[in-house]
Amino acid sequence: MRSNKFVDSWIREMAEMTRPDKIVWIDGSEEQANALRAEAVSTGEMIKLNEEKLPNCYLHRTAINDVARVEGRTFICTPTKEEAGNINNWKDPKEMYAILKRLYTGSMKGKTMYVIPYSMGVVGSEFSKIGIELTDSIYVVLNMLIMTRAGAPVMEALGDSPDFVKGLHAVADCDEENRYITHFPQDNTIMSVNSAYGGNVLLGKKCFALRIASYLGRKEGWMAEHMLILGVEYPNGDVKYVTAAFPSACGKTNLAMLIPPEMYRKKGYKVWTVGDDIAWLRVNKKDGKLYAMNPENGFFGVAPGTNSHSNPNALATTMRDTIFTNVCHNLDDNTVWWEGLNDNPPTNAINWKGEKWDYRTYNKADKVNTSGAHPNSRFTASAKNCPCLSGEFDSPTGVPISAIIFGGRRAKTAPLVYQSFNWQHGTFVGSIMASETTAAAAGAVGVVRRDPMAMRPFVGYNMGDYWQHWLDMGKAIAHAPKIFHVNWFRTDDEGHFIWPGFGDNFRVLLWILDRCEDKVDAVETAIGYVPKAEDINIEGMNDITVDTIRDLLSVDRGAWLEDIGNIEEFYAQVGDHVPATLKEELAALKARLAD
Ligand code: OXD
Ligand code: MN
Repeated sequence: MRSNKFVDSWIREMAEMTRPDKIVWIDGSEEQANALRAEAVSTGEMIKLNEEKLPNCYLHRTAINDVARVEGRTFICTPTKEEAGNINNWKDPKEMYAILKRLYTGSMKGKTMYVIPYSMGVVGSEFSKIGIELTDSIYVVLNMLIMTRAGAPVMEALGDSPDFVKGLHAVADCDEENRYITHFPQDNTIMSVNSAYGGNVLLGKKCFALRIASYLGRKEGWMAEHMLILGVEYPNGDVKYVTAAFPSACGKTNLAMLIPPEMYRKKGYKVWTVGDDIAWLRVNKKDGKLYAMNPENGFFGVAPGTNSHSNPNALATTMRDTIFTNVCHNLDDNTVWWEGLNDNPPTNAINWKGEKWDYRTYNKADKVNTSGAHPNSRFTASAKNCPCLSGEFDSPTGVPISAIIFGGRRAKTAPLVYQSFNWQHGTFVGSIMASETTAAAAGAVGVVRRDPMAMRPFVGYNMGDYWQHWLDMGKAIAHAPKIFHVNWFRTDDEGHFIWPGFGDNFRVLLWILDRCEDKVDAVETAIGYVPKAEDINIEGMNDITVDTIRDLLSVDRGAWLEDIGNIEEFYAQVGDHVPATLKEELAALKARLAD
């Protein structure tokens, strides 16, 4: 493999600290991946699943205390606290490096350090970025081989350049108290220790492609966003692309892989998936449009709830070459199961903790302890196996975006869909995005968590400056996408969802795209443009009438005015860096609501 003196000297430095027994470079070959799979199976780190039913699939269990991203232990380490802002945890870089040095020292003794050269985006594209992850976990290596383009070609693309993101990961003792997921944007460096759970250790994903990349994007004039990318194909063959940002647990992977209702399929409509989680957005100088590319190469999706109704495409994607993490193991046929897959829980099974599991003990109020699969159990699946993968997936420049969609989970406030007045107002709409906890999830109903642009845990610098960057980008895009907000989760007085969601969300996507082409009118309201009820096509829907749509589109001024107080508190928390323009947008919304 081609060497690079900057990479070599950094590896030497990291190896002197962590003291691995040996260092192995990941070349991306199938032979090496096979050998690593065999080794992981021999040590019990992974279980090989039924080769006939789930070819090349494996099951892995993380430690019981290590099953999710840890926002409380995730740090942005910039020279000043102000750069990281009030929403991020901050530590002085020198202080953090000292803490980490203590934890890393000797942590790889008796182990192998794997060197993973990887590219976020197609190898060699001018829009891609290169990272090197050092890790002592085979599980991480095998996941990175699915989630990124990794191996020898990346070192060729890097050539003699010093321009790569350094990532060091050590499982160490997997000690919660000393778990750190740290980012040093000025040093292009990520350091993660005492975890082996995906979101904390697959450093190309949230750490690089969102936190470090958002910092780089601001510096270099582009955007790294927590967004899916999908294409809607019309019967005449035209494809229009949208990106969409939703907080966790709002169905992002499902929307990315949506199957249109039958009546649309018969006419020739299709949806193509470009990405399900992250979008890198750049202005194309030739046509002045915003283009989106997915820097990842696979899907790290939540398993529970994935089934042949909610997401048949995701299910099909996981049928081969997949690593399942913390799902339930069906011993009868050596396959996997999770809550919501079907109504046939296995009777001879091992739960996510590795214990014998009796499905009859399942209690919805205590899912973590009684379910077969952990609520945050995952599949790591290759994009190439997705039946609806876009032909543009490997495009080095990405796809032109017509609309940006923000979404949240709101019982009453947000209508099914509305359009912002312009980019500046759309940035405001993104900045006030929020989700409410549901009774099923948390007991306390309606607790609002503000999650601007679904980036609350992922902005690598000050949230106020990030909003300013959005405003600046709007000025740099000659033909900017229109910005919308959707809410699939409005409930009736009994707390039932009114809108069926899933494939029927396609109907809303079509209205959005019609608006982008000026093909349909809208009603101007205090919050933005709302569809005329009869413009959402309900043909073929069972329980939905035009009156239901009218209800779903109504703007409840009382609820909005109440929400304003919560937004003001959040803006105060973000602090001095909130752009004046957004404060003006907030004041203008308040005035329009009071009118
Ligand atoms: C997330 C994820 O937590 O994609 O957002 O895993
Ligand atoms: Mn995500």
